[in-house]
Amino acid sequence: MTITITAFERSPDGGKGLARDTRVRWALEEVGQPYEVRLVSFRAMKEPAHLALHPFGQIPTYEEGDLALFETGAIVFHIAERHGGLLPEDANARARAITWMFAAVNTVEPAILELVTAKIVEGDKPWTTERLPLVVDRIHDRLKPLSARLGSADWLDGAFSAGDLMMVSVLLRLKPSGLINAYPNLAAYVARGEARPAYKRAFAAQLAVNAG
Ligand code: GTB
Repeated sequence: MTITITAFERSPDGGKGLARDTRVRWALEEVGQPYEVRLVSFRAMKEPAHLALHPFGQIPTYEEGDLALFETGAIVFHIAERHGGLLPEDANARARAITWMFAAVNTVEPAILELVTAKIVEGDKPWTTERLPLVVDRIHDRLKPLSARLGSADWLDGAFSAGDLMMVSVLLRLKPSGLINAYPNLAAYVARGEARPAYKRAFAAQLAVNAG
């Protein structure tokens, strides 16, 4: 059955891979599933045809036969459940990998998104200079324990899993700020993710759409 995802017609990041279709592309590349991409404009995202797929009018979405999904956590989980390679066979290890997926989107990503909001969306507000250090502190509140837990390991819990795919994807959003560089093991963890052939294919695919 053909898998179709949606992505920005043109990502505001010009192909840096920061839009969330990259993590879905990466998961599909990791499990070796071919996929098609339907590009949508900002206007089309808010029109009925797209809202039927994504109630909040966002990308990415995922369609496979009569299944339509939104939310990258749910999409990557679905891909990992359906195809081998992203979740361990052992039940407890599998549950821990899923826990890391939730930790990425629920505990780490919100703090990072606050920085994007504070700098880009609300950067012109008079209180931004006072607010920014608080936002940065809250990111360190997440990165410090994450760095401590990762230690000298390559991945968060044994072999690379969907938990790492989600966590690296979330941390990548910090790259422009340089905040991750205060944690050499996290910076190396992100680099390991980016070095995976599946990530490289996903990155190249989104770049082909967004560059230039
Ligand atoms: N929780 C949802 C998920 O994980 O799927 C969030 C989906 C989401 O935020 N989608 C964004 C979107 O469609 C694109 S990824 N925004 C349009 C809208 O809400 O109208 C967020 C994003 C956008 C741009 C960059 N960038 O240019 O660097 C990075 C990330």
